[in-house]
Amino acid sequence: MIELRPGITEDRTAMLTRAITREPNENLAEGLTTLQLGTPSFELAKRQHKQYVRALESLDLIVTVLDPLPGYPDAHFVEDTAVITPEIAVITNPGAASRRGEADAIEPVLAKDRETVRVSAPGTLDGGDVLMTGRHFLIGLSQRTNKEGAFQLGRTLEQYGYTWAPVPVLEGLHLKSNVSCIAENTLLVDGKVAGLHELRQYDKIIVDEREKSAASTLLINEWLMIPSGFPRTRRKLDALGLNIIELDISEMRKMDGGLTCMSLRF
Ligand code: CIR
Repeated sequence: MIELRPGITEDRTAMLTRAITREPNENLAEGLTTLQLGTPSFELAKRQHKQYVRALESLDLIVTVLDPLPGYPDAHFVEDTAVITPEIAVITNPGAASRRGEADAIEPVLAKDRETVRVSAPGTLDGGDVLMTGRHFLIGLSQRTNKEGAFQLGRTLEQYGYTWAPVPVLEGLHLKSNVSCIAENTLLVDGKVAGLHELRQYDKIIVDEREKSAASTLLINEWLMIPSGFPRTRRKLDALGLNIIELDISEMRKMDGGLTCMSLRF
């Protein structure tokens, strides 16, 4: 059995104190999705988003809630627009053309707190492909993030003393659809990615084959947020003694979203 060190944040360099979120747009069902889980309800999505914001606040984060971004049905998946470290905010160039304007909209918001730099074409990068594990970043190469985008981010991170490695995204939309950091040096992963060479230095907890989406969790300081509806994973994580908050994000999942995608944390 793996011995976990609870009370560890995904970002080991600092406690998280703030989050930025964006309310869902009325036309969220027009966003991109690869799944056939049905059409999301705007009303329910709004309620779930509110519960998510409340959960972040209950963990003592100061949460900024931005207004919906007209014309951008995926804009509440705000994580994809930036990667934030204590030193810098890297504004992404999202891999989906329909989402590029979201990055322009987030830059002035983050510029209030950080120096900003941008990933630029031909590089593309989605924040959902970037997992910070202490001072090492895993950057997924996916349908959305290409090698050039990963290198641009990697070069910036290196300037601040971080290390990084590209990781192939074997299934799902983003790296964080299948991999999350649940404690120091410990990943929760889908079985398919567990054997990846790039993840060899981590302890790994593998989710049940029937609960693949459960690998997408969000670590906030001493607490782990997990999506509801995955009882086997819940039991596994409870047995490890983690502090858990379970949230229903059914409407976000219909549009390929997970718990991380609805906020930028720093
Ligand atoms: C998209 O396809 O871009 C959105 N419908 C979902 C983005 C989810 N983002 C994330 O998990 N970081």
